Amino acid sequence: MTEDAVPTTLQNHADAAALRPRTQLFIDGGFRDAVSGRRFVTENPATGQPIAEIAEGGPEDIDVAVAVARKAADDGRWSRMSPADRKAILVRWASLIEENGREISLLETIDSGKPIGDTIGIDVPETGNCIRWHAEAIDKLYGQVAPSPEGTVAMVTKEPLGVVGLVIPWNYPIMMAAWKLGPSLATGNTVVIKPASATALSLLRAAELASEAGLPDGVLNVVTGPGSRVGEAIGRHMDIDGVGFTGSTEVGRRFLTYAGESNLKRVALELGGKSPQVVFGDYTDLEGLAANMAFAIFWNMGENCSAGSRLIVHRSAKDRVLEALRAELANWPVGDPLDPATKIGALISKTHLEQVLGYIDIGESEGARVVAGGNRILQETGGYFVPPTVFDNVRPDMRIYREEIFGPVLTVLEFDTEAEAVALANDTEYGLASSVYTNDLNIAHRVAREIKAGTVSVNCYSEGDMTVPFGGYKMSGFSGHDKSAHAHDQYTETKTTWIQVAPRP
Ligand code: TAP
Repeated sequence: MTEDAVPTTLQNHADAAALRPRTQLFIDGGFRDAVSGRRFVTENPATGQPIAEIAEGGPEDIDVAVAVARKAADDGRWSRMSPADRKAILVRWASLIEENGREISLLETIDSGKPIGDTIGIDVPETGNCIRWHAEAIDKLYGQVAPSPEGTVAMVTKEPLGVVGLVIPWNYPIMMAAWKLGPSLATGNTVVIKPASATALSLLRAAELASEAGLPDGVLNVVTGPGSRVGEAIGRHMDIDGVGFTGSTEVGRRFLTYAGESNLKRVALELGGKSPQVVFGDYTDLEGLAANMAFAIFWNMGENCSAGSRLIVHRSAKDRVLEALRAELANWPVGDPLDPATKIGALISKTHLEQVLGYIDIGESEGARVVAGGNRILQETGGYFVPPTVFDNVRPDMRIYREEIFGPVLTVLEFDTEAEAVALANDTEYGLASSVYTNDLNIAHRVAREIKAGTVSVNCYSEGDMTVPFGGYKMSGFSGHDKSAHAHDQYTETKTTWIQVAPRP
């Protein structure tokens, strides 16, 4: 095999079988069992078979981890280290993640069902990129000197919150962790982070690499265990100063309650979505459109908060757009996530598979028509596979059009006028992402301005790169953004220092 050759499916299976996942809590720079000694099983969604048993933390482990993180916050071993040194450590961490990218991507793929092509090609590089981006900002962001009256000096500076709790979903396990660890560590906080129970392996390995990079003990602590106990303990902890959460809107709401009933900690939420893809009749690049549309909804098996799950297409263009999409589906093979050719792997769990299939049943019973996919496949593997599924004849009152399915299911609706398209796009309780396709610059600007979503992409599907913020309007988010320097706000307090300068005697 030459150095650049893509490993074969066989090689991926052999290497995956040889992995030795870290399975304990990572606290104070080392691995340890949960206080209770309990463990839970993590399985491979592509086979339904167990991979490993992981330490099942509880509130008592959160107490230990928070005490360690508090000590590290108070003694300033991280926040008061010189910015250049903090930058160097995080940059080294990003490099170590990239150097160990093959191992991390294999762990991610067997734990989450995501295709290896995505984990090695997107998730791991984006993780390194994100941590490096925020690290590089550490010694480049300045405070402010206010225009205060003569005889005074007024500074406005940012300070770390102190101890930050992070709770992470299973759909982009290592990448979502990086979106929160990058800015929270770069701004000088210490962290207690809980990965989703289904997908803890990649983060545990990354935490070990952080120590290797020189991150002081106690600055990054990982506690695995169920959301109902570990997640809630983070949300309610009196000594955690702020929480960053990505996941369902339902659980996100709870973090507001936890904070309200405990210490009013800062809460930033990145939640669900039901994002529109609006296609106007004048758009001519059908092949490009189909590729973008498919990526928007089928990437990551549709397990994506910003998935473009509602296609809103001009009546005059619907048939040709659907035809182009059908042709594009040939580029989306479903199968073994360790096969480098696979574009759609397994859904995360049996429960989630049943939820997605349940929505497909609901769609059919509500009168929508399946024009592609629509059933479980590859059952003989023991894995949870659903092919790209497209529903035509959809009405805006249908549940499949309104509720987040979090699977590879696209709903298609027609419009006649621009105003109608905007109304349909905004007819949702969510507002995370959106796409508009048109050759007319005026339509593009008008519609982009009128859509109520945190991200509008024009003639593409994109969340943008690390330089732009990502967050949701309406019930897609609360008080904060991931990515870019905007992400620093939710992990910092703003301090005014007002100094009286005595006149020369
Ligand atoms: P959630 O239940 O929201 O899980 C996200 C994180 O919150 C996980 O770490 C989870 O821990 C934790 N958690 C669960 N219950 C909690 C509680 N009562 N208090 C504190 N933390 C808690 O999402 P899910 O179960 O993974 O998926 C459910 C649905 O959420 C999906 O079908 C999808 O619609 C949506 N979802 C959205 C996103 C994004 S990015 N918007 C991501 C994932 C899921 P455990 O893993 O231990 O349960």
